[in-house]
Amino acid sequence: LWEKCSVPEAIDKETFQKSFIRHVNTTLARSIYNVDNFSAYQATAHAVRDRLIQRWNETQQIHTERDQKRVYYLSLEFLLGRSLDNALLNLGLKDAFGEGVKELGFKMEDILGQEVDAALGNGGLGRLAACYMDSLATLCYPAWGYGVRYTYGIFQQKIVDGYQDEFPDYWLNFDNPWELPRVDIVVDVKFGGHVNKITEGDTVRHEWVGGETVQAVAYDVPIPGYGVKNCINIRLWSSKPRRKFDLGKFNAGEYDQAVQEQMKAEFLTAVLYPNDNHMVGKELRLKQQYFWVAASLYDMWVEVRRFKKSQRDWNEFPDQVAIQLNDTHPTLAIVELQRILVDEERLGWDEAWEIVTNTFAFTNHTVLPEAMEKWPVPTMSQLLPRHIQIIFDLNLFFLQKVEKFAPGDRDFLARLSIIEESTPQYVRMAHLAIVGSHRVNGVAKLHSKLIKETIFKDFVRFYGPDKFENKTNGITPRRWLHQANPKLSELISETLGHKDWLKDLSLLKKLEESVNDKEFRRRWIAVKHSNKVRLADYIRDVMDIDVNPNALFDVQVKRIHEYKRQFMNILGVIHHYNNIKSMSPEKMRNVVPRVVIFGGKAAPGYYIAKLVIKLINSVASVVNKDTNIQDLLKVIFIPDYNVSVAEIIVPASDISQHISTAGTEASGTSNMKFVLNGGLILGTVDGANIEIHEEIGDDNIFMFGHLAEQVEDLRYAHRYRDVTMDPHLNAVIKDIESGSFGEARIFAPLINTLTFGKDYYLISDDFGSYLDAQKLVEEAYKNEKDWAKKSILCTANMGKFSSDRAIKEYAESIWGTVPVEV
Ligand code: 26V
Repeated sequence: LWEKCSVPEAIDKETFQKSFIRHVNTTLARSIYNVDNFSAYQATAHAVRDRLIQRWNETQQIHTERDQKRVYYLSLEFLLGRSLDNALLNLGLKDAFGEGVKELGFKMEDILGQEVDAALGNGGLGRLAACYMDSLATLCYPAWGYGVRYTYGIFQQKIVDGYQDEFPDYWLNFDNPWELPRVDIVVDVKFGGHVNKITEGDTVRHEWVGGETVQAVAYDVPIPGYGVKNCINIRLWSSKPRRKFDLGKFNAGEYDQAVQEQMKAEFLTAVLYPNDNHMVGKELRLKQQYFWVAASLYDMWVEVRRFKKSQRDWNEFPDQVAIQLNDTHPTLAIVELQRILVDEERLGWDEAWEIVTNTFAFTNHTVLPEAMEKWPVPTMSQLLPRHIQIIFDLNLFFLQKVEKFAPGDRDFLARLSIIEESTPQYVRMAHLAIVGSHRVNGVAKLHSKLIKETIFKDFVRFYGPDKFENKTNGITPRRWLHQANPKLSELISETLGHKDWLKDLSLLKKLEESVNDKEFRRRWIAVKHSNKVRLADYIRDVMDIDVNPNALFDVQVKRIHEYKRQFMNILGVIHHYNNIKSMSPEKMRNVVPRVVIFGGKAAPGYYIAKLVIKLINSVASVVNKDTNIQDLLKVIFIPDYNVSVAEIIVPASDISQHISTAGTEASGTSNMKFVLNGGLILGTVDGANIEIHEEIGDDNIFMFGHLAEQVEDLRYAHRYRDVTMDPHLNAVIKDIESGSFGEARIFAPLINTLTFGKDYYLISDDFGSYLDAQKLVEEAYKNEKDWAKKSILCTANMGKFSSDRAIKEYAESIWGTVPVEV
């Protein structure tokens, strides 16, 4: 009976319509006369979800049967965005379902527009995790993601009087069809308490007792592969109290205290910390980290016990399990596994440590000093008394080895130590992650080189270079071309005669052969134009501003941060504006009309970044209403930049800016998205820009600015010598200070970063070459034919930057996992 009833549902139009109507009637409890776009979205989502669950089940079954090595990707952030369109495309249902909803009186586009983003991440790091899950599913690796189910994702940004204002992102307000609550999968996680030392003969063991317990409840998010049956899982943990409320207190009339414990426990996973590339030492954040790590390891343990039953030796554990640490946020997992093996499984310390280090691998995503995670020892001792003991023991044994390696070199010892010897002491999470992993990797060639030469230099000396690798980031072409840019995807498939490129992006290379085909170029340009119209419509809808889709669209969208230099961009805009204003009407005719588009969130506590937003909006309000410049320039700050907004912006860009101070942007991944969509880039010699340049060639990219190896000297010069400022920059600053863009005093702290702040991000050093590069962009854009060729060659040469390539590299050289196809 079971087999008879569990036949997978067909994916044709009629079956879909039946399923849609059934969900309207039963899941939503509505009549078919009472279905708005949102209900239609819900019904469609549930119809898709049914099919996802079937695949999910089959995949998990196969993985259990085959018993191959698994990889667990631990990430505090998964920036998934919307799921419906992605699931329809990956499952191959879009056409049938699109027809189906049309006949029912809906437009697929309207339905898709109803979904709210799953915004459980800040920026690049979280979106990378999402792209990697897509590739793991598509390539059929037995993989799981583990994360946190935040009640509030990254805040919503509104612009009020030019300033950023933050609002809570209550994304779970309505039912979320993309998660499966597993109310039966509950893990107790403990905090606080104390450690008993128990001596049994000549062995000593430790017992962690007392403290408070919070429960972790599992919510599973199915991630379907493209063009395969495989569907993998991200398990997100949500906190809840062990007891609902204190009946004793309730009966004693202390009603507010009766629910306090409950509220405190639920608060643990309430909110995503909104900092990107900046460490904040909040105790709640550390609690989140341990909560998530402990629940995830316990969950893996269920698998491990299955492993133990099969009577294999413990030291085979790393042959069964690989755990990838997405930055240092899950580093406590290293300590937790050592604790389980030693305290609970009673393995010897060294044997346990061998297993631990062979299991973990660590990815570093930043070299910025302010982003390095470190936690005060007193805080950790209080929350995790046994873990801090283990950390000190690990450090002791580690430093003994270091001492043997470099006898008497106390500075070397102090630099390598997991503990920073300040008052109070701190635990350096990156050091712990390196010591506890068998591999450490950076995320682009330059970044991986820099970590070996700077922040992890001493570790390279101690371990030798082989422990350190590069894994250049990648993006999924399914979401970032096929889904976001359907017209270009269609043109490419038609030209190549297949869709295989979606699973092997290097096949795009063949597009090069069409670069001299005039008709192909015409269609290529037409697609770009229609994407620009789509963005112009969006800008009109949300901002009530008209922009000209024939203008050059010049885009910078990413988190607002000083190192990313949105400030330099807007200073350049002011320069350009003043330039146009000084022109005669004849000269103006030579200027390419330009729409400069910004987007991105600033961390709520990041004062300078928020001032940059204010400056951009102040410049916009002056420029956009200046009728003397004949619409040659518009400045737009698109509010609330997120994944689904990116899907509209990326395909519409002519030129995008990736202009971080050399050596500061670990990789960048939006650069890859823009180029894949035939947008050119203007960039510094930094992060993945360098490798994109290598792949697409000199003629198709605009690079400028000082090199990473010059940065130290330049900063030194700013600190100790009188540096004369670039004259163009000087003029722009004078203009701001004269009040051209509103009250000058507002912007004084921002301008001070260039003067009193010693221009740490070297804007004055790069400003001249930046303006020169912008001039080259403008000249190149005037030649439509050549620009189209560049655009095509960009897309054609982006094969390397598929997340499929990246994941294969991880699987082959770090995890040792092989695909298992359903
Ligand atoms: C994240 C967080 C999250 C909230 C609390 C405090 C905190 C502190 C540090 C970090 C690390 C963020 C590092 C990061 O996002 N790096 C970005 O990673 C991308 C994917 O590898 C890469 O493309 C970007 O260049 C890099 O900035």
